[in-house]
Amino acid sequence: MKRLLITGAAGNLGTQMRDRLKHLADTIRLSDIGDMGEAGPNEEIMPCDLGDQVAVEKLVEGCDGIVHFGGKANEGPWDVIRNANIDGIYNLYEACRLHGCNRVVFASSNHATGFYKQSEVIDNTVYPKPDGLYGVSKVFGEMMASLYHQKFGIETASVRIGSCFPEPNNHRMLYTWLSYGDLATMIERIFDVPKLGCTVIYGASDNSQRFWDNSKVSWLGWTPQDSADDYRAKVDANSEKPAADAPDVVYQGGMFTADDIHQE
Ligand code: NAI
Ligand code: 15L
Repeated sequence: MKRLLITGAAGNLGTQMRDRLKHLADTIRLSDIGDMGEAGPNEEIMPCDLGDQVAVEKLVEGCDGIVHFGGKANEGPWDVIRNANIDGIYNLYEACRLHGCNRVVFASSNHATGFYKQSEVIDNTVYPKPDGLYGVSKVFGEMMASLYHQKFGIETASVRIGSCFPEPNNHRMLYTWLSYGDLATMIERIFDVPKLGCTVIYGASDNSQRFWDNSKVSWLGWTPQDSADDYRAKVDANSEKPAADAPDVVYQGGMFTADDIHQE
């Protein structure tokens, strides 16, 4: 690619992927409302609020691909979620349509399907069961991806990321953990495949405990290399096992399922 846009570049995943993805394009354009530091070689910094349609249109101009990490990344008040994740994703796809940007990695979330039980194994085609307003906003994003694919041919991988952190630090994460390295190779595959279409994929490493089945997207050729199993003893030693009826053990979305609707 000539230019790859990474939104949410000041956040956890944006910071981690900034270096890991730099070989994918001549120029990496980084955007956020937070501090992204100085531009490195072959980087350009363009601060932008995703809720600002005019600014997002300018942001996407000249980009061949987007890794869309930007947005409200957990439960919160509706006006915040609406601005970043609802208006924000509409603005992003409209800008893609106007400027011919044809491939997007959308950081969706396991909270799009958080009300499935941990005792169920689900694949990437199940009907969503969001576990909060945040989860609903991710389902909305996936539907925008579908609409813009059907009407305009824009290709998207909506990655329902599990828990992407340095290492798993509780028992639920033994199922949901995704390593930074495995996320990076997944994004590489998403930009490598000649035809992507519009697809959903779960983002979890090669954990032996799992409730997500990616077999319908095996054509992507992504093989995670890391496993939460390597941290099991540490998790057992450092965190108490929740009771059998605790949301963190019953539902795939864990504690998000027990969260209230946030008023502010
Ligand atoms: P984060 O909160 O560290 O990063 C999100 C970034 O988006 C922040 O830097 C924030 O300033 C920016 N942002 C928020 N509102 C914005 C707005 N209105 N305009 C422009 N930028 C805005 O979250 P993290 O962990 O890096 O996650 C990245 C993406 O991946 C998020 O969309 C999140 O929903 C998704 N995800 C992450 C998971 C994880 O385990 N890290 C799990 C599931 C989904
Ligand atoms: C998410 O969607 C959040 O962005 C992240 O911070 C974690 O809470 C993750 O889900 C999770 O389910 O562990």
